[in-house]
Amino acid sequence: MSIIQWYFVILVVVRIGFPTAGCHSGNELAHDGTTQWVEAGALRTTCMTQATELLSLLEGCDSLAVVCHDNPDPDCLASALALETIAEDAGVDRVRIVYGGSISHQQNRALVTVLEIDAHHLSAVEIARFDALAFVDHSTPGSNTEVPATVVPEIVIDHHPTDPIETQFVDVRAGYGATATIFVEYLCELDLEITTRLASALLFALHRERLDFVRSPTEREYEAALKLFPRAELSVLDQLYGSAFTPATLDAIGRAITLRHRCGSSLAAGVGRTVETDALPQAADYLLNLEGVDTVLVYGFINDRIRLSARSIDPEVDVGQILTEAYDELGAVGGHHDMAGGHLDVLQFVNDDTSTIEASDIDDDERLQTAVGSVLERRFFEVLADDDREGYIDNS
Ligand SMILES: [Mn+2]
Repeated sequence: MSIIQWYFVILVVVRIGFPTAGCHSGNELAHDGTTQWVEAGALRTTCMTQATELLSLLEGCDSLAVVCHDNPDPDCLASALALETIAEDAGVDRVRIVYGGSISHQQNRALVTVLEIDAHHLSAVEIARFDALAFVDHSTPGSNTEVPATVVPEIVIDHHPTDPIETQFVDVRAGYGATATIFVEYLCELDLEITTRLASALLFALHRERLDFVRSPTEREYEAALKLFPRAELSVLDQLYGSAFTPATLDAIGRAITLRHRCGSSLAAGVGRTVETDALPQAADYLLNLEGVDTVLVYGFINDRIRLSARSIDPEVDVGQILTEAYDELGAVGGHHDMAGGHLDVLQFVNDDTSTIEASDIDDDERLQTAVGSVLERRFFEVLADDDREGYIDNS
């Protein structure tokens, strides 16, 4: 080779570099061949995965608020804990985990207490004082979060299907069963230590989100669980599962059982007025065990809102879509084909000209349940209705 040819060979090697050990495309979303500056000032090209991209973004932050969606579940809380670990590794000085709504599910409260998750209510934290905001397990400003819709997070990591989001770092993997799965892949790709505490939280999240009910887990949830299993403390999971119901949750589930209405293989039930948001999905899960039932809606009245939680094990039913069709114009609803939820404004039912519901009904718990409940249930059953589904059967 001539000197000039050698020169080009050297130039190419310097520009492209050799493949590195961490340069594996662990997921279909990985970026390849992105050029970055490294400490020594030398130009090196690495295969930059989402994980390394996230790490390098965090390296430029002094403080980070990790925002959990309202009424966070284990998938959200464990993901927040994982992001805190990654941020600490990136040298972020101050990381705060924040959430809206309340942590009312007894297992979720136990998760926070037993694993000492330092989560703060949004009302007690000035998020504007942080360099960066990260949304985990939710993505859209103004939806499913008390953070005002005008605030756009710098980082979004989620598995719920959503419209495209414009911001610095977005990793939304709608094909995944849990946000925790994405974080297990990040932690492995970044070769970070997964402590017993973190492994226990993430494994509990995978179980609660997907594995326990064989609720459409993907292969990735099982792979992630396998990585966590040797590191997790199973007695902690046992403790979390064994945590006790509050009396309010038990009352709400009791009311859902009593007030259930069935239409073919679908069931709808109101829990009346409650303070326990998390009682609704628990009641929905429980009612799904009823013989011959494959789709369930549970609703309850919390302050001026109607909270909804729906489940379906019928592969033909997309319950997220059903809620959207039935209630979209009345509030914020959505979700997956097998799990969905949302909230509606009670006043929408009063302001509607065709409605028989009076403003005074809102203060009457019984009337609220009967009048608003019947409208909610009728809409739900109408959207679900098809030729195969039978008539309205009470308390079957
Ligand atoms: Mn999730």
